[in-house]
Amino acid sequence: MLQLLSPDGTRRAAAETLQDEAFPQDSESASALEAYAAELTRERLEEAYRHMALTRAFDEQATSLQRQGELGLWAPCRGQEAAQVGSALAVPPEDLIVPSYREHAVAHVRGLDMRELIPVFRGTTHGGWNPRAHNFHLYTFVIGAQTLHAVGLAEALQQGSRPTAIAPEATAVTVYFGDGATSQGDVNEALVFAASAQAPILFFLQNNQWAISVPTSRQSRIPLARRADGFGIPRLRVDGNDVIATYAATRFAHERIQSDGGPFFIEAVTYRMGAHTTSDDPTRYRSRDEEAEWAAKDPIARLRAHLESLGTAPEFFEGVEAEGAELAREIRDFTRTNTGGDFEEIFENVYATPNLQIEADRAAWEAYAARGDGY
Ligand SMILES: Cc1ncc(C[n+]2csc(CCOP(=O)(O)OP(=O)(O)O)c2C)c(N)n1
Ligand SMILES: [Mg+2]
Repeated sequence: MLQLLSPDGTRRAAAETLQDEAFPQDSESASALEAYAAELTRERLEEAYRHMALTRAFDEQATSLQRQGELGLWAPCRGQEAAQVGSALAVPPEDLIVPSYREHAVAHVRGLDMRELIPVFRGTTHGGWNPRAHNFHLYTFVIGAQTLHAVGLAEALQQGSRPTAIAPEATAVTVYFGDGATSQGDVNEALVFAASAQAPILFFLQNNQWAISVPTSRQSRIPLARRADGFGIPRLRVDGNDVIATYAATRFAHERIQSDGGPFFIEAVTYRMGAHTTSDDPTRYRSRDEEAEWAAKDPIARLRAHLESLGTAPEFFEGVEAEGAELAREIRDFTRTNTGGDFEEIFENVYATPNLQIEADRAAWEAYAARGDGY
């Protein structure tokens, strides 16, 4: 598996790790991957660290807020920050990203105000944020469904039509999904459609080892990256706890999508360090040893060790920590006072063009609300 930063933060050569015995990959791409990795100057790696550490502070706060009864549910992304930040930094800002439901670090890279993620989990919004504002689609909780939506959007791009969800300058779509989702019909159908149409789409799989309580080993007898072979889609398997490798792989994939026109598939091997959601108790189905093994591969500690070796001063890390505490405070204050938007919002953004049924529903609602007898 491609790894450019080892768990202790030392730099490794692409040519060497692509060739590992467990999963040998084409080493012809090694020099291109090294060139993309070299784009990450120390300043850009510090930027990546900041995204990862701030998202973790945010994620910890949101988890606590659920425990305090302020959120209905939370899906933590702890442990997956490198997979998310490395990939998101490599996607051009004008390209559409279609997330699953725990891509909080991708949201941070895309520039969402992190408060915008809260109403979805507090149950005070009918959808979420404006997907057009940052080319970051709404979260999808129906496992794998977003891969089909994303392929449809990529095919629209390919055919030169511009659905309202897509920025005028977009050239490709990136869709995130999980290991469990790869067992879904939807995802397999999306891969067939994408390969058939040679649609400009990156399938970014975060293999976090678990689909709630079902381990990846039960979902597949082969590394999930090899599933792409069956669809004729080129792929890379990458250490998802290594932000440099994930960045380089995603840059590589995007260049390849541009030059060859077809889809690409990345399997980022990572770990869900927290519970599946706050409704789940992972102590029921996985061992403390396994958790300790992955804690030693923590993506943030790894990048920090690397940055320290490059000479990043302690003040930088202290600054990010203070920023994280401030973000957590903002999130706390916002969440506790967040109430629902206008009910009328439910009639908006359903259809791109005027629709008689929606207008009839709106009129019925207005007549009901005007009676003023409470609802
Ligand atoms: C169509 C559908 N089936 C089942 C579920 C229940 N469910 C929610 S999350 C999940 C597991 C998903 O695992 P994975 O794809 O690995 O994503 P992860 O949560 O690990 O990021 C399941 C089965 C669902 N939300 N949608
Ligand atoms: Mg999973």
